[in-house]
Amino acid sequence: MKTILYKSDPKRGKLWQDIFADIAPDYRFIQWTDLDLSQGDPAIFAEVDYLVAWMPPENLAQRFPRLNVLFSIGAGVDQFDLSQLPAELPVVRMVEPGLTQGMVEYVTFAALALHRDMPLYLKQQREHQWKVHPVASAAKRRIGVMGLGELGEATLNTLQSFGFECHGWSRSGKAIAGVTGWAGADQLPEFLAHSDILVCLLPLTDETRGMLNAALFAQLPNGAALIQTGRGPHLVAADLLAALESGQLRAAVLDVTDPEPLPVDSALWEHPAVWLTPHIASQTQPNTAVNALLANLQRFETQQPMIGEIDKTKGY
Ligand code: NDP
Ligand code: OXD
Repeated sequence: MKTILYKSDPKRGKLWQDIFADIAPDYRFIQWTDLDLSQGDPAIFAEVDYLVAWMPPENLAQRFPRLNVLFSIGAGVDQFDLSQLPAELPVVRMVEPGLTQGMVEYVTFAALALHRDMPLYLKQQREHQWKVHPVASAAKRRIGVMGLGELGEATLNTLQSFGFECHGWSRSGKAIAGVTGWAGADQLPEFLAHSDILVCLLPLTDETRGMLNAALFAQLPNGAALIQTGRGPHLVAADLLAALESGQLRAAVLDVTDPEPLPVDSALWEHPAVWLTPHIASQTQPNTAVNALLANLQRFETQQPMIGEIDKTKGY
């Protein structure tokens, strides 16, 4: 029997445990929070084959001598210190339809709200102002998505169905039917010039940290809007506030901040053109995630490549 150790939110872990008991009883599924760690590492650590975690425990190689794969509970792996993990240990990010659907919903909600000027109308409502602004058609609105992975591609496919002019940018470029594709640093300025609404769906790496900054905002069309669903440290918050102040940007929907939770005295809370949510754009859904994990376990156990295995040299 193979043993899976789960180390993340215990309430959601209980759901995972119940689903495993129901559909995959051949796996032993253990929750970190059910273990007694008061006397040091329990003997069961020596039997752990797979770890599913948001933050993995330290010293994996010494404490889990049988560990075969580290699975991230989320799509991102930036919470892992990859340099501290055993070099040969495969690391797999979460790719599962529930997580993808959640992101598609959130970005669609935010894109439609920005397209239809909702931050402005909400401000007007607060000021008891009845004032009409021109309504642009979706065909005249250009949406640019940074990051064309699992989430970026699915999001673009849905945004297209509203008739938006869709653009996508990534490191290596990706052909997506109906989307104008841009690749690499050379094409970033052209991509930005075509993004009335910019969506960040990049992983956080040394290359992408701080990328949403004044220099980038200056390359967007005047009055552009931002949807930030990547990671908080992508964004230089002071540069965003300055761009909102100058009118270079008209609004921003931020699901992620740096740090999280956002400090109570941050100027972002009160800004009328900023909408904030507490990192809820999407969440791994236990039902669909267990199926995705099981499919990957089967792949691993039959020596096939797993879906979502990261390239540690790239950091995603
Ligand atoms: P993927 O790994 O599938 O895709 C990453 C994409 O980013 C690829 O297209 C990649 O390009 C591109 N990319 C990476 N580095 C660069 C770079 N330096 N320059 C240009 N493009 C780059 O990731 P997912 O789509 O699954 O997830 C994306 C991110 O979304 C996660 O890492 C996480 O940060 C965020 N997220 C946020 C959530 C939330 O609730 N707010 C929930 C889930 C995820 P290439 O293909 O060329 O390598
Ligand atoms: C993720 C997240 O990476 O929830 O899945 O942010």
